[in-house]
Amino acid sequence: MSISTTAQAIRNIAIIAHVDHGKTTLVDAMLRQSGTFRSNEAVAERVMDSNDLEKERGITILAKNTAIQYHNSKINIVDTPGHADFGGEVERALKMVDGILLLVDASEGPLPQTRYVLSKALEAKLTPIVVINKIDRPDARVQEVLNEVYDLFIDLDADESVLEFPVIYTNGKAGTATMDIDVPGTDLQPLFELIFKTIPAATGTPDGDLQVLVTNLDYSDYLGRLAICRVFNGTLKAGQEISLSKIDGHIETVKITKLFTFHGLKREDTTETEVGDIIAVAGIPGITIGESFCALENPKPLPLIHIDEPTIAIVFSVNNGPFAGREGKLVTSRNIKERLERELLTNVSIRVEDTGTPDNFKVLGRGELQLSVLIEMMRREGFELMVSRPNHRHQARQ
Ligand SMILES: Nc1nc2c(ncn2[C@@H]2O[C@H](COP(=O)(O)OP(=O)(O)OP(=O)(O)O)[C@@H](O)[C@H]2O)c(=O)[nH]1
Ligand SMILES: [Mg+2]
Repeated sequence: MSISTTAQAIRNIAIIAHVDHGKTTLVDAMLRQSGTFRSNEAVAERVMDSNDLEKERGITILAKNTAIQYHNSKINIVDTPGHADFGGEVERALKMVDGILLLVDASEGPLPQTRYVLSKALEAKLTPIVVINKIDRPDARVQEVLNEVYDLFIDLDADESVLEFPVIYTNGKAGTATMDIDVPGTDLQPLFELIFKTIPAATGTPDGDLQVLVTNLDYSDYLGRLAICRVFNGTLKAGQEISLSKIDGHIETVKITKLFTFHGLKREDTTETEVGDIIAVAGIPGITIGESFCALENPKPLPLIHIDEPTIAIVFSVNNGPFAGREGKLVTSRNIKERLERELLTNVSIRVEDTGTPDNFKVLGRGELQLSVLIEMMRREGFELMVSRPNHRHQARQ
């Protein structure tokens, strides 16, 4: 059995950067220029920032997948959040991909989150492409920023071969890229070509032992919990009975009822996966990140994915003050408990602990922004609750 590249030579990449350096805007332009949308289709700006809070705040909160077709090949792209509170999303996204676009703002240069995400990508031995973005900014200082990027790689002890990373210059807003800063770009073709040239095609053995890793979760009102997975080896088929290796080490037999592949922003039904592809599986209750689908006989689970421990805690309580019930309809302890349980289905970076009193729930997360997003969502959905001040020194239970 030989290791083969996939029939359509899939490339899997994540786009990573400090907050606001232009990741989602560049993915937008890539989607538009790859003919993903119909010519008359009205598409919102930064279409990947699809939930209400993402749209309003102009930030990405959840890592999301999209796929574009380029000639006969497919590029799966994971757009990641740049805000430090959502760093766990980035770490997990990196498990799905073979390469990264490290985006750096041509004026701001590398910032703390650039360093964090690059260090994770280097640890995972992913192939980098450096993208100097926002070259249209009047205060752009392209050469200096590029030097700072080299310094950052050196500081992070990157191997010499990694230091030969290619560099491309983009204006994500206009959708242009150029390999030569002195020659203005006209479209993103040079970026697509560079991805194909630089990022290794996904490999694996289509007829080998099944190994499919759950790297992210999503939720659909119709389908319930969705497991987003990378197919490392073998072929997963709709209707098939297979093993699911759980994070606690035990193995369950499950049946695959619904299987999807990504196409643009859509999930498309499929009967059979391609090796190397990023796919979604519906209909498996309780499935979570880090678990893997394996063969029924002699299952070979993939290594578990580590998820960062929470760093802050906020207590959510029932509003039992004199003005209770004025702001929201969903006010009881049971309402809040059910809502938090629903959140835990897809949001793996928060935890909820009992406090011993039924009206209080201790919610643990990675940062104030992350928990404030949850509180804001709950208020909009009609919940009324009181929240404590965040406790930063919280030591998470092991
Ligand atoms: N001038 C200029 N502005 C840009 C360019 N690319 C993105 N922007 C702007 O930069 C801001 C941030 O863009 P986003 O695409 O949301 O940045 P992001 O990296 O996805 O942000 P997070 O996901 O929250 O980390 C927006 O106002 C964009 O319009 C560019 O090439 N040139
Ligand atoms: Mg974004």
